[in-house]
Amino acid sequence: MKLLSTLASGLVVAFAGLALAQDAATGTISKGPFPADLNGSNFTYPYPVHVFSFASQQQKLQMAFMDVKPTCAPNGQTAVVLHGKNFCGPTWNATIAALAGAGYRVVAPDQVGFCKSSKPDSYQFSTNQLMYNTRGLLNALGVGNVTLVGHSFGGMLATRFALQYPATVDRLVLVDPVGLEDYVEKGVPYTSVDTNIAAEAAQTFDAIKAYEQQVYYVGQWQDSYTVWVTMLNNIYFGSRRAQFIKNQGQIVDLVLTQPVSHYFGDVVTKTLLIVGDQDHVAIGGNWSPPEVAAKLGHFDVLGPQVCGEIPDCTLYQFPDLGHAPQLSAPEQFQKVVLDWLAE
Ligand SMILES: *[C@@H]1O[C@H](CO)[C@@H](O)[C@H](O)[C@H]1NC(C)=O
Ligand SMILES: *[C@@H]1O[C@H](CO)[C@@H](O)[C@H](O)[C@H]1NC(C)=O
Ligand SMILES: *[C@@H]1O[C@H](CO)[C@@H](O)[C@H](O)[C@H]1NC(C)=O
Ligand SMILES: CC(=O)N[C@H]1CO[C@H](CO)[C@@H](O)[C@@H]1O
Repeated sequence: MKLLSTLASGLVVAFAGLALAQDAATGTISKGPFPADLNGSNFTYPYPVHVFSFASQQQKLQMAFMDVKPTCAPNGQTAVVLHGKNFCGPTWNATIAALAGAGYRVVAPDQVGFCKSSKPDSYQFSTNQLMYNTRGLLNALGVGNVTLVGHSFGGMLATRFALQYPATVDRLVLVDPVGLEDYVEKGVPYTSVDTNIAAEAAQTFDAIKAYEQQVYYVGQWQDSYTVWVTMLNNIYFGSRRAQFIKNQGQIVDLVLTQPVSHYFGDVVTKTLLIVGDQDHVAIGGNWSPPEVAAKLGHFDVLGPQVCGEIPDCTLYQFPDLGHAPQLSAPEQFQKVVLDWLAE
């Protein structure tokens, strides 16, 4: 009996270990069709929108996503592309086409609080929770290992995913990720969620465009960039405006209070870090004293520094580009990524 119960408790421990290692949201997939205005975004997506429904924090939530089949002989691998704070799944349009053209199935989710996904009135946002949701979506699709690509805030999330689910990530591509540095540690004054919400509420089409021109495109502008301002503005002034600006204020708090920069040494995944040397994105730089702001967002320095901390990292620097190389130089960007993935 004793032996049996020891064996049984051993099994329980083993199962608990397995469950913990794999723990993720559970839910169901629906292929729609869904209304044009889905959870406050009526922007038209380039591929059909599907929805992952799951329970989280005692409420029913939905994550919208696109699931794109390979457009040539499948290589059996799935790429997951994670959008940034001012972006949505469609920002990856050209990248999705390139990856699908190289044989990948591509999954492009919108995170909770963003785009066509739920905008809960009440939610405790964390990088861990958002990646728990995303791993659950992949499980529901029957996707095991992934090639994970994250841009901006999505790069911070992708880093967390690789830390939380290391056994399910084959390759990690970080594109101008937010959080290469700990902003508060460097002197950014903490701002409350309420202050962040007030700042979000003040957004306009012109303000978004001016910010993106300066920060994403190094002062340049092309007509093809306007669609990304329209996509975002559509949500700020959409049917879920109040919930969206609240959620976005919570996300700013998350970026300030949950840095991943102290954990890059723990990333076991083979990683490609891509930066634009002219990128100066720094959350809080605009409300920091000048001497603090001057220390922040030096991607030309942060890129080599962080890549030196990740055990298996390759660095690619675009000398003339800003925060969004996949939008400002899509062909060059796609070549860098596909060449590295083919290695
Ligand atoms: C996505 O790319 C296709 C061409 O591949 C283009 O026709 C479409 O307008 C693009 N959509 C967006 C939202 O960028
Ligand atoms: C999944 O990824 C892990 C970690 O990179 C690797 O050890 C494992 O072999 C992969 N499994 C499959 C089925 O490719
Ligand atoms: C989508 O939302 C915008 C406001 O952001 C509005 O101007 C437009 O008419 C809406 N389109 C549809 C099809 O509802
Ligand atoms: C939280 C929320 O409003 N979710 C909605 C997202 O969109 C789906 C599909 O229309 C709705 O069923 C959800 O209620």
